[in-house]
Amino acid sequence: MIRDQETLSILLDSLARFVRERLVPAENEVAETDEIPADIVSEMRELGLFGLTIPEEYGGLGLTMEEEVLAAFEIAKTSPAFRSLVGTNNGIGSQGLIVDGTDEQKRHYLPKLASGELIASFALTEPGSGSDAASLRTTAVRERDHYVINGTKRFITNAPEAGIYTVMARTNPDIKGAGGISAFIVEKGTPGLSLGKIDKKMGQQGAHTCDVIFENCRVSAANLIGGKEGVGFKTAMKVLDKGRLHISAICVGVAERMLDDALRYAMERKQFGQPIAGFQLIQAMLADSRAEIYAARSMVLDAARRRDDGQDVSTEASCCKLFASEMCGRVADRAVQIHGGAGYVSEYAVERFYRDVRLFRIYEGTTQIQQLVIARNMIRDASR
Ligand code: COS
Repeated sequence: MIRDQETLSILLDSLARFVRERLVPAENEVAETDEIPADIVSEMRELGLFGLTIPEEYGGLGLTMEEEVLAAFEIAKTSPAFRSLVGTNNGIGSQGLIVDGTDEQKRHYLPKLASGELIASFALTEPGSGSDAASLRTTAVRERDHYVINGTKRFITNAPEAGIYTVMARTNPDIKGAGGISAFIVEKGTPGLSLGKIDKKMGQQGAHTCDVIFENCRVSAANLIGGKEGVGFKTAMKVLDKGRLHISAICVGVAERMLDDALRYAMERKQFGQPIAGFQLIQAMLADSRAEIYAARSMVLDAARRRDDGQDVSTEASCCKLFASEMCGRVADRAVQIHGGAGYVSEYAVERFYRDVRLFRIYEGTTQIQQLVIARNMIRDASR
């Protein structure tokens, strides 16, 4: 499956080294300042991290899904905020253009996303539409060669940093559901586009979200993704199929990091005259975590290979997101438990990770939405 094993190994080794030597030492600073230092962002650009999945013809590394999840396993062994900064360019922010954009749209935006000159974000969620994404109320009304967009998008990752927004809006008010929705690229600085204040989140400090507000925001009709109305919801769903696999891989990597920390602590911490790793109740938590991480890792790799084979992996992506994000939550909980009181104070990274990983069970589709997608696909397939 891997096109060139040697190049891939070099990439994965350099990612692992960058995480170990540059990102892990900066975790506390990022959590305290809520900012990723500018020199680290520059190094991320130099390493090509913003363009991992963007096709080579547009300046990216063009990783296959399998290569992407292998890279994500490495990038995730540190604060998820670092991944979040490059995550939208590689995933939900750029994929709409990649899967459904016109050649001209791709040529115009993708090279800047691949280099990290532009950050892209994905604006689907609204104050009144989260899980029920097809009920979104943002409108885009055609006026000659423009669309006028009105509405508010909520919790938009990287919105404060973004240079372009992939925006889902209703172009046909007569169709209440998915068929009335179209996708647009809206550039930062377009009159009528403004941002809300940055959200104060439970975790993932250094990764920013805020509202994106459109008030009579005029966007050229050339920025309708694919030049086609009414298919924007499908574009969003295709983007999320891939995004959910990527997040699943991140869950695996973060869980591995938390388990490494917990194992090291258990081997150093002495109680009752011996390292706590010697106690079977601690060993059970270590072993359950290891087994579950292995299961999630295997699922993610299998689904990624299927996607590279051209299969529809909507069900598998949801299975991975469901299992890997819940697994990550269980590992976080056990990692805190193994640390005991130390796991509850910020001196140990596990306290921060426990808060950071809570988001994985919510964004890019909650656990309950993944259950719904899986079951609906099963019923649909069985009725064929
Ligand atoms: N790929 C391509 N097309 C898809 C698709 C996919 N994975 N999933 C759905 N579609 C298509 C359907 O085939 C349907 O098209 P037709 O009308 O031509 O048949 C259309 O999209 C509407 O699909 P559906 O009827 O399933 O839409 P619903 O409104 O019932 O809801 C869910 C679908 C709930 C699954 C969707 O709204 C969802 O994923 N919600 C969670 C949103 C989310 O993840 N938000 C996170 C914020 S982004 S970080």
